[in-house]
Amino acid sequence: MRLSRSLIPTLKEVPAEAQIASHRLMLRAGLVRQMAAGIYAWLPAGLRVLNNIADIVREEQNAAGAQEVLMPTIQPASLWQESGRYEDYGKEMLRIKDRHERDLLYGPTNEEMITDIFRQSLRSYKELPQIAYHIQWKFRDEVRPRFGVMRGREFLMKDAYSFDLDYEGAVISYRKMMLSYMRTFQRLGVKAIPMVADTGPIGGDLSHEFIILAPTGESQVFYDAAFEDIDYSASNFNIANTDDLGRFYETMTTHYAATEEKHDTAAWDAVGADRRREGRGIEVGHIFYFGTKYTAAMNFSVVGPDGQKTFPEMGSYGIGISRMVGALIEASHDEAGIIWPDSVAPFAVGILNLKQGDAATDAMCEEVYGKLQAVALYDDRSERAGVKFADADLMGHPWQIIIGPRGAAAGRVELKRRATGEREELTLDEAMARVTESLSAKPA
Ligand code: P5A
Repeated sequence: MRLSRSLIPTLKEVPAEAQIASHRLMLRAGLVRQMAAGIYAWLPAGLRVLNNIADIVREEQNAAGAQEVLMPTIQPASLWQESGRYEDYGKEMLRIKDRHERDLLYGPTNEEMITDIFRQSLRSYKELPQIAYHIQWKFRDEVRPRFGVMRGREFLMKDAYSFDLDYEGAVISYRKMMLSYMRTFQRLGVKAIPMVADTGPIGGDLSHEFIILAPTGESQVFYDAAFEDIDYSASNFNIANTDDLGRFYETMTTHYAATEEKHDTAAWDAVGADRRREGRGIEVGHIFYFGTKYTAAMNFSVVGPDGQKTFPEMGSYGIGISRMVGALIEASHDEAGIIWPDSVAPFAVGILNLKQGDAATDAMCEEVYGKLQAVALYDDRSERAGVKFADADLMGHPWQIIIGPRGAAAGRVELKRRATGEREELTLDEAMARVTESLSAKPA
């Protein structure tokens, strides 16, 4: 994209309403604009990040055997009356009446709806197990929406739901999702630690939160350094192999990890002093096993192997896609701005024209832009070089190709790596080779 013709309204001033770095930077880098409390419009650069995250989540869900569906945002109250949650959910649920005075709601989650969908179609245990997911907007009328997209009222979630014949099957689905989450977070370039958690209004017996480490995170976390060295790749754990899933789950659950609320000082003291890690964290995912809570309440049964009706066992699995945008920024920024991981950056490359109107500079910039159009933001504004440097650092492009009249005359550019600040003068071909090689490199 050409910055001169883009809706990427960067701000020099720090917005007064934003209390944390990610919120400030998301506003300043022109990623989002607030439309109402906890409700945001995603502008082009922000939407590219959101889509990049969703794509990685989608690929890893598909690789785990989950099927993508798309359920509506608006749900009938009747489904929630069946499960008993219509009253329980309280004021956090946005309730709506249509013109016929029928009760609807803007979905805060989809356990009831997916149960209804499976209930309409499945008859036999032979059709199990199944996992379905969607990536859809949710609404929760949070008492105190804050920190920008981190605690919004309208937010984008990936929510998956598993259906199994029995407990043993449900455990396998749970572990599959857990492994797929660890791979997802690794590809997003963040360290995530699974921690035993409370189940809250979703209910059930077993639950893990996924906390990514960021110095400004909301909760204090304690974990064993062993988590930092686990290889989640397919070469170590085959997600389709039950034994591998068992070995993976054991690896995850034998090491100590807890948030402040669940911290157990005796167990912590048993962890080797050199392996104890403490930090701040942000919850970006949460998974639940709740057995037949919804299938029994909503009378969804299948015929089991013994000919008897049986209620399938369920789990649900969430990732906060829009929250993840903020969380990634919390985990990776400096005083100058955002430092995007390569895998999610809105633009892999920023092209900085230091002298708009200089024929050789313009020509070289156009040549580079022509080749990298799909992944580059070309700063072709008639602004001072200093403004362009500051905005490129603010927006956080992993690579900057800096082109000025002196270099252009000699066929040379400056290549800057945002994460390290390293700058190198190279020929145009060398710089292009370096950038394209890094773009095609496999994710870490
Ligand atoms: C799991 C999937 C659930 O809703 N039902 C379907 C289960 N879990 S959860 O923990 O309540 O939410 C899952 C993830 O969604 C993100 N999230 C939010 N993001 C932004 N603003 C909010 N107000 C918000 N609430 C939840 C979190 O990342 C959470 O882990």
